Amino acid sequence: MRIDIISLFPEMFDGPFGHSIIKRAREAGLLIVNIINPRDFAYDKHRIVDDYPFGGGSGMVMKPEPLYRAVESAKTAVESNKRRIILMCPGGEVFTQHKARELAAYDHLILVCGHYEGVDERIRQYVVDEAVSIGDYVLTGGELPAMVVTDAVARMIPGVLGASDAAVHDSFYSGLLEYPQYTRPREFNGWEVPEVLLSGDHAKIERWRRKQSLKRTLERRPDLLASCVLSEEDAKLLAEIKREQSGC
Ligand code: 4GY
Repeated sequence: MRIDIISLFPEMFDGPFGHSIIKRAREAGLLIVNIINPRDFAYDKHRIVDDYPFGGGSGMVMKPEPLYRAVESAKTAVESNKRRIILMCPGGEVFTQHKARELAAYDHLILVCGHYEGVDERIRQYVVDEAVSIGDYVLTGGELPAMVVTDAVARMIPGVLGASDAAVHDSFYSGLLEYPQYTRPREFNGWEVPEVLLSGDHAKIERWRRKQSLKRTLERRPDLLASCVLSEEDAKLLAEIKREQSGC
């Protein structure tokens, strides 16, 4: 998978993509991340990338030509029709794990980061395939959203998470919150690790973890519970949880 990011601030990406799992994925050639500065495609003397809005008003708008040329240059990097051009924008479709998985099926993503008051509408209309939002708030630019999308999509690429690949590919997919994790020491500050995890009884541990996931989801994100597929065993565990909560 290749991800080209169109941004006026390429240095912003050095940190997040230069560490840990994303760094390893890049080194392994599983992921190519490339940043393109639209300023390099502004051909006037001052390499201007923004201008005043037609019709008046405050702030600046990103000019279409440098953005268009930057996207066109990105397109030449991959010979594939499995490509998606995405504008990072609060007005877009809200980004979810489902969307991350969907985008991970492409060979090439081009993420366009807006700045100032936004990009010329013709870019949205004629150049990008869709707009994606990472949430209902307004940031100063599309860079952080592009990092979020890249990170979430990257970990969906087979091989990127290594040994824990499989777990992830079926886990959030249950649509439930994660069960609690513990490591050594068994006791710290008098705080104990749940006994069941030390029992060596794997079936019992699985059941306990599933119940914890269900309990957490019920308590913290009941909206998620409503839209996930539960087994008969899950229904039993949920009934157990509700019984315990009611104090019976
Ligand atoms: N939220 N999700 C977001 C954002 C910044 C003005 C257009 C978001 O995706 N992008 O807040 N982007 C704005 C800033 C220009 C982009």
